[in-house]
Amino acid sequence: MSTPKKYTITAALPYTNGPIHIGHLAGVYVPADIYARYLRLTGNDVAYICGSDEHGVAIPMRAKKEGVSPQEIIDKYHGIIKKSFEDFGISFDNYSRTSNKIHHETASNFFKNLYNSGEFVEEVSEQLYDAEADQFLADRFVVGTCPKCGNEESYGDQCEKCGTSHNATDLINPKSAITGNVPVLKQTKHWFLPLDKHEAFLREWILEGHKNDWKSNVLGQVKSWIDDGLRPRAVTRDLDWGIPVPVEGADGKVLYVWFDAPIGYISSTKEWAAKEGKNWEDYWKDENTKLVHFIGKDNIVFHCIIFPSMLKAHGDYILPENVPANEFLNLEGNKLSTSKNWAVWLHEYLEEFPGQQDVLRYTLTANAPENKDNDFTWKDFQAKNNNELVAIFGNFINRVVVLTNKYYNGIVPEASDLSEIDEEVLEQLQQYPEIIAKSIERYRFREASQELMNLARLGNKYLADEEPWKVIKQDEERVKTIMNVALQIATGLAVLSEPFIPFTSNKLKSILNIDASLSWTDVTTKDTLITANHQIGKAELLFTKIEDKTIDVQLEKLEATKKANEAANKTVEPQKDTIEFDDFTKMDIRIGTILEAEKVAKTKKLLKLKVDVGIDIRTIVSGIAESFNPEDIVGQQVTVLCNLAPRKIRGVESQGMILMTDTPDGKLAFVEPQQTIQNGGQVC
Ligand code: B3M
Ligand code: ZN
Repeated sequence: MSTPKKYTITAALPYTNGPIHIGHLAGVYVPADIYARYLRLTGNDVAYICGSDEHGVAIPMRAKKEGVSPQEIIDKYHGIIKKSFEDFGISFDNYSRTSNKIHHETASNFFKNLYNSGEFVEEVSEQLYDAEADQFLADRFVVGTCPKCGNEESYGDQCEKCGTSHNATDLINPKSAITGNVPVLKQTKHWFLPLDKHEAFLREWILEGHKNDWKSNVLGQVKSWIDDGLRPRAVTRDLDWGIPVPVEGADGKVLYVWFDAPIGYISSTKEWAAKEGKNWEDYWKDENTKLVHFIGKDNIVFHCIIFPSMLKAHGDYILPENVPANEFLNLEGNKLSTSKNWAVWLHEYLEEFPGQQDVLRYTLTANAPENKDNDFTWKDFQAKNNNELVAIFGNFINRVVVLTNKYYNGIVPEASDLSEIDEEVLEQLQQYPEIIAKSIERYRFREASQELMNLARLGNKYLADEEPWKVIKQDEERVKTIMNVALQIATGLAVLSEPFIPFTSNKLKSILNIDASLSWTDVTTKDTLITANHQIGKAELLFTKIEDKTIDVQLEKLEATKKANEAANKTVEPQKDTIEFDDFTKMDIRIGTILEAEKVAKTKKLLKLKVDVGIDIRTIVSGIAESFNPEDIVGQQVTVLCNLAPRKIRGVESQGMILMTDTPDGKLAFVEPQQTIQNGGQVC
């Protein structure tokens, strides 16, 4: 473990254009939190900084969609996001927001500093313009084909698919996201950051200087970006939402959100330092401070090329020590999507899994998309909980605490002579802080979480092998030693689990009745973590088994979302071939009433119905079981095609067909008469 230092850890500022989901946690906030908590536990001076990103086109677009003002949007989602982070134990030292005055001042001064030093290229150029909307089109206001990868849904400033960042005029076949119109070109003045001027420095600093310690997915993107040739990037926009450009001749223009947002890390640090009586410059201008940016891969270019160029041009800031960007997390095989509601929203997760934040933290860490996109599945979530957290970690702790209470009323017994196994297990315990630290310090949090689970496995195996519940019958002294050793491991887990599953760590510390004074390195250096005659508390389950039906509810929710998306995107079926009136008159369509309904055995979709169609009471098999419970549709009036040739469906003869239609949420609906009609009433 490294000697204590000062660290500034930043986590990408989430846009306040919607709630946050598991992809945000997995990609950025849980890894950053593990890192920050670990560094604090190992005695470092840490500023873990974040805040809401409240400018940019995404905000007014969401405001328009929700029919409210941009201010209402940022206030709403800043609150939701901030609470989600608190609920999940994301231990920021400060969570600010870029609408704060301190940020406007900091970003404006930063811009003026570069402006006054002649860093910017001031240029009047032709930019995309939507005449109907009377709006210049930049960033998410325009969509087109990415010139680099061909993605047809690339934004004006960035392609989320390949990560590249470009000017809106680089897009192929651009379309206004406001009106759908093809934009025209119109002259306007902007200030450009000459990235090309910083190419040599970026090559040297990153591709040479960090080629051995930055992640390959990050180096790969940066190299490809530099090799493609860096060009000046506009850092101002013709928008009315954002930080006004603080120089003459810039009326109606604001700072580009990706110019101001990273400066949000600095203003949030300033805000925090002022509250804490610290000097913010110690965290941004001291060469001994380590700056680490936690982001998703779509933010690499801004954190490795643009922001460092800004910091370098400003001249007195430190540069990031590392930018361990994660790849993307998918959900049940599909890309997480706010607009398609294809997500597990954090506030909804907590409604359905109250108090189980750590299960999600652990699962997202154990499956984090650290080097490639990865998939979150509810089945795997259940497996991680049941097979690891419950069956290994929780089971070990429960046995230790139950037996200590059963044999010694919760008093930690004195160990006598240690066996070879005891010595070996205690020695392994003392190695775990270093083992886990090594993975954390290389930003391998998946690996680190598995090493933590290996420590729990060690404890579980030790108890299973030593069988104190059997030995107690013939050698009480031996059991005192076994339980003392097991309690040392349990205490080690309480300390070392804190970065990963902080709620569980706290609960375990209170069960063991130990305070937070034990440090990470104590687990290595101290021979005794919990002393004999110490009173522990009563057993409480740390984790509970998640049943299949709980997972099924989540899967059904996603299925409904999928259907709703399909329905929403459903194009209207083209009209069928023309028929003659005689063709229609051949159909005998009547109004009927469902008298009985039951599921057809061994099928998911079929109901067997008894329907009174006025002519008679007949059996009809209908594929509506996924939309209706049988008991809910008895008495329902329906429209029935009566003279359809009878046919056997799953062994049941069906005499006719109930006419149905699709609902917007992807289910089925009856075609029913406007008022109660006598059974047999003809439809014509
Ligand atoms: N809000 C993009 C994002 O949420 C942006 C991050 C800013 S970090 C300075 O992906
Ligand atoms: Zn692309």
